[in-house]
Amino acid sequence: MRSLGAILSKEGVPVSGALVLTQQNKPKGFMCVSCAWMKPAEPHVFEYCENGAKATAWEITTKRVGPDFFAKHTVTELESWSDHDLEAIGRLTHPMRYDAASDTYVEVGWHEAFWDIGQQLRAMDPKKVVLYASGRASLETSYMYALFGRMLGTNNMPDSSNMCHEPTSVALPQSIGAPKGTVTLEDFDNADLMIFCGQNPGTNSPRMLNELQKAHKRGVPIITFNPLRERALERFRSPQHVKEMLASIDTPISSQYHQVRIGGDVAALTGVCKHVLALDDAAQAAAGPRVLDTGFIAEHTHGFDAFAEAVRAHPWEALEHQSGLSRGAMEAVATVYARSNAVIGIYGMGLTQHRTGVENVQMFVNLLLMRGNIGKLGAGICPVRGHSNVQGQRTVGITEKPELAPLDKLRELYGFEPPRDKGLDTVGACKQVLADEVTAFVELGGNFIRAVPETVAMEQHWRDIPLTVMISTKLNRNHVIHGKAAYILPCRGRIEIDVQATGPQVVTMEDTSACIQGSHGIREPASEHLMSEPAIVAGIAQATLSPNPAIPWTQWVGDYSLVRDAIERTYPELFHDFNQRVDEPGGFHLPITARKRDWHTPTGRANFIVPRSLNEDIVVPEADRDVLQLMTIRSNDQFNTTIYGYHDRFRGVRGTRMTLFMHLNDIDRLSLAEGDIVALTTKVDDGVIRRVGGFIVTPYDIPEGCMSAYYPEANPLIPIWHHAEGADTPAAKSIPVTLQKMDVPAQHLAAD
Ligand SMILES: Nc1nc2c(c(=O)[nH]1)N[C@H]1C(S)=C(S)[C@@H](COP(=O)(O)OP(=O)(O)OC[C@H]3O[C@@H](n4cnc5c(=O)[nH]c(N)nc54)[C@H](O)[C@@H]3O)O[C@H]1N2
Ligand SMILES: Nc1nc2c(c(=O)[nH]1)N[C@H]1C(S)=C(S)[C@@H](COP(=O)(O)OP(=O)(O)OC[C@H]3O[C@@H](n4cnc5c(=O)[nH]c(N)nc54)[C@H](O)[C@@H]3O)O[C@H]1N2
Ligand SMILES: [Mo]
Repeated sequence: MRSLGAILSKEGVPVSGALVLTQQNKPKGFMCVSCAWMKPAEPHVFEYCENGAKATAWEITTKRVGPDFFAKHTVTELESWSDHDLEAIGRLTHPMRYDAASDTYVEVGWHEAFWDIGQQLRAMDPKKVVLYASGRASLETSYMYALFGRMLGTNNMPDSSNMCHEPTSVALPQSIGAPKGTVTLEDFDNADLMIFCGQNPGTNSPRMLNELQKAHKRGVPIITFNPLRERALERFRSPQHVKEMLASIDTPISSQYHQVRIGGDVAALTGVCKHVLALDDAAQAAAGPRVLDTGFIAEHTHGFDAFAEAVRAHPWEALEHQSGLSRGAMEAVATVYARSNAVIGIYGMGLTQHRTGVENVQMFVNLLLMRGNIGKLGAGICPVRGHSNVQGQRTVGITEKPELAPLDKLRELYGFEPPRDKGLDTVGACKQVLADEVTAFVELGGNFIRAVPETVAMEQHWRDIPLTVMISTKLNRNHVIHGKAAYILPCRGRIEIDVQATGPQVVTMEDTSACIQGSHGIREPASEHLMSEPAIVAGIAQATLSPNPAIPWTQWVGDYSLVRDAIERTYPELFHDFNQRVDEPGGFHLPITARKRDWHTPTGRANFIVPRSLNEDIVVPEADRDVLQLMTIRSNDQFNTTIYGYHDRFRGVRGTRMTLFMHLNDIDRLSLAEGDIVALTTKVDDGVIRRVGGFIVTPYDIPEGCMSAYYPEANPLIPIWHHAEGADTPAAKSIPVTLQKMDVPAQHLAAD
């Protein structure tokens, strides 16, 4: 509450702003703009968390950035501003165009902006145009944006998911025939074991802690695999229970906490599976009840024998070495797993952002399949999605993969020939930017240049893009690193009332459990000059495309329920009666076939998939003890590239984001000391020097050989080719680096 009070007053939001929060995540209220965690049908009075409240305050701030501001600051000057300072100056209010003569952004009329953007886009090869989407825009906006892209003639639609849960979208269809998680809140109430791999709910999906606390009170064990000891996975005190807060009653969360080495999950999970097999062998020998769910395996799965053979073949020494865990630790997990009947596997970026991201996810599913833990009450796989509508954007067509888009349906409904070739994903788009092959880059939200790897080269080449267009709420680095012609198109946020021709509009989004809910804006917009996201997308589309009577862009903007009708016509099985169901309390769930044990895989069954090796991250050579693995993670005071402040309360960090968490033994071995300032250099052999200085050596409870720094500060260290195989998600969690001590005068250390 103290943290929340501080941010509300910093944003100039009076008590009425706090009242806004009481409508957060409520039926007929607005859906949080922060994470994608599920929202219950019967919400708490305060159905929000510290970080959701921060995100709200950040959007409803009373601070404004208008033409006067831009007149006073050249873009070159703004380049030296920090991520925090750029966003903290407030909400963008006017459409702006870059003026090279004065090196400033100057005001432009909406009509002129659309006309000019349209004229430029029309003259370009559509295969060189990229339409990026960060995961926040509604289903309505996203559907229109994807349709615009396909009518323009491109599938170049990278999204933030490409940097996030793409390994999930690739792994799960192969394993269980569905691209999404299989659990709902009901499963959380019925599970008897939860296993966490690489997800940090305390910071990134704090409302989930209520589920964990309830589970703990029911005696449900929670097992965590994480290199760091994350505070909220150890113990929790619910701010929604006043008594607990006042009496300082903590609930312990994890019953087992395994500090796996970065990238060691395949080995750790293989060890667990190996012991499950051993327990089953023992049960058979004693003629007791089987540990494996043999009925499920026989009826519903494929590939078990090959999987079991591969698992048995790995010697314990190799599993211990690669995972950094003892055999006893892996056996302890297996023992609890073997006696649990409904198990949920929960994971986040700690599994996906690796070169082995796809295999990490599949190995987690393998473990669940051994005891039939998919498609029954209280069990399932739970990828925790990031942005509040990132999952939904994919559902309604934002994807570079033509096979995932309803192309035939679009042709039938709108009478045009959609492009059939594969478009660019995030890594593909970066490579084309680096090759100077992109002529226009449009961003529907987000801060692409700051979120992607290879920052230094990307920024250099970005400046050569002929046209960049940012549809945004706040100023960020991607506005100041811009193309030759550059536009800022400021939009209303989701919390704001969106009045169109037929009155105030509702928008919808999909949460991590494939549940669709409506969101009603409740605040006056930050400026009368703002347009809504659907109106901006329609404005650009109308200025670019020749008219198509089947797509009434203007009517759609006047009444978003017509866009929902169009979504329903495009996806009748998913979105039948869409408009009637928008305000159902608790929302409505899209069908996930695997929940019903209906397996849409080539084998018609759930597949056990054997990982190719125990560890395919760039393995640090044994002899080269100077190379450490770096993971880049989030602090409690940020939402992705949005930096609210310089503290990371749960990890005890104050006043800086340049913390480098290290094991004490590594600090000693490399002749460093706490507080030393070091530079990090990426240790790969591709001829490019990637180095970031200014990190503060900080002893922490993390395995030897592993280190942690914050994203996005460390992004310049990630090579563009260092990504998940088969899914292209940058391997932001395992970057091989060396350290160099820097001599920095003490006064340079002050931050905040
Ligand atoms: N407040 C807030 N909420 C957010 C966000 C935010 O920035 N701030 N971002 C949103 C977005 S887009 C996303 S994708 C999610 C991200 O939420 P998370 O998935 O929790 O992402 P990270 O903070 O990157 O941290 C991942 C966790 O994985 C652990 N980890 C790293 N490497 C490994 C490994 O090799 N193995 C294992 N087992 N663990 C590992 C780290 O220690 C860390 O605890 O949160 C969403 N919600
Ligand atoms: N090293 C490293 N890199 C990473 C990650 C990591 O863990 N480590 N994580 C990756 C992940 S999981 C993700 S999802 C990406 C995130 O990448 P992005 O989604 O591109 O980045 P964000 O920081 O979420 O975008 C913030 C900006 O969105 C705009 N914005 C906010 N609200 C709205 C709105 O309502 N509408 C519109 N139009 N704009 C809005 C604001 O201008 C704000 O500055 O980063 C990835 N990059
Ligand atoms: Mo994400």
